Amino acid sequence: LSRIAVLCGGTGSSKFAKALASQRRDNDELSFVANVGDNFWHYGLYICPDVDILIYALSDQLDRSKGWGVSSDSFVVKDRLALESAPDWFSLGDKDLTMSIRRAELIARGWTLASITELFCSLFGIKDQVIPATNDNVQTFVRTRLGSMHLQEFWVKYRASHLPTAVDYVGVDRAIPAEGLLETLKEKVIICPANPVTSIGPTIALGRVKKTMEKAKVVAVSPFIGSRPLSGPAYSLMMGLGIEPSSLGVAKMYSSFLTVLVVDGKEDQSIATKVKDLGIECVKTDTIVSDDESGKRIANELLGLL
Ligand code: FO1
Repeated sequence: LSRIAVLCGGTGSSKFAKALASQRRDNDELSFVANVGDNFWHYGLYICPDVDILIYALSDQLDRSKGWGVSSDSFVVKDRLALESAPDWFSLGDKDLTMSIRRAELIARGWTLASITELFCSLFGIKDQVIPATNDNVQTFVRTRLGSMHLQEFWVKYRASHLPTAVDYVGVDRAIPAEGLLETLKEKVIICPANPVTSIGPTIALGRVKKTMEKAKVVAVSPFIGSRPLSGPAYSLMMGLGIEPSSLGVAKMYSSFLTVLVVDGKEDQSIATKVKDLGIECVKTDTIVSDDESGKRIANELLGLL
């Protein structure tokens, strides 16, 4: 049996996760590790976007054009709540909302995030494991001139319009990795093309995660082509933190445990040379998942690299 952990964030990772699940070989055991840093409280409910995006992607319910939420969802509850003075900058659809209502109920009864996620996976017929990185509360805050704000406010409410100066994973020092997480990271790890600061950062900041991966074969897909990220606020966040917003910057962030960095075929040749100078193998290939076919191709290539 070959145990493979797949570190995921949100939108950018979901297509990869789906493609990897579809190409899993008989003796592969896949564990998708969901980022928890973008979890936040909204309408008094605990919203876990990256966990939910993974569940929707793996059970073919994801709104693929947006990359989050349930396909063909409606927004009756959100619009009604707005009339009742609730904030309406975060578009939680009606079907999407039910997951958070059910989760709130189970949390109140003492269930962990991991056990709730396991329940949803079994209800939606997901064969692979989905593990939230931790059951503890870790939330990503971005420091700006306006003060420190939750990542969802920084990104969704203010559309990354405030210059970030630092990022804090609030609660990470006290948090412990979810049960079984470190075990899954011991052999083979794939890191999806995700924002290294906000999607992968909170997971690898958990105690012993990096140390465990040092001994594993770790293949990461760069979320950048040149200085352009696939999606999301990676450019402004990395600039704000003084990290080069590029595949090379990603390689440096992961350098203590990374074996192979996969970069897009359109990436400049000099990047590959600089990545290799860090002692990291660099593979160039087409990394854009535009349809099922391209997803399958890259998934097979990644599984072949492990
Ligand atoms: N992203 C947006 O840009 N606007 C939204 O209104 C929005 C709503 C939303 C609802 C549920 C959910 O699971 C994700 C949602 N996202 C939305 C995406 C989310 O803010 C981030 O893209 C992920 O957290 C990034 O990992």
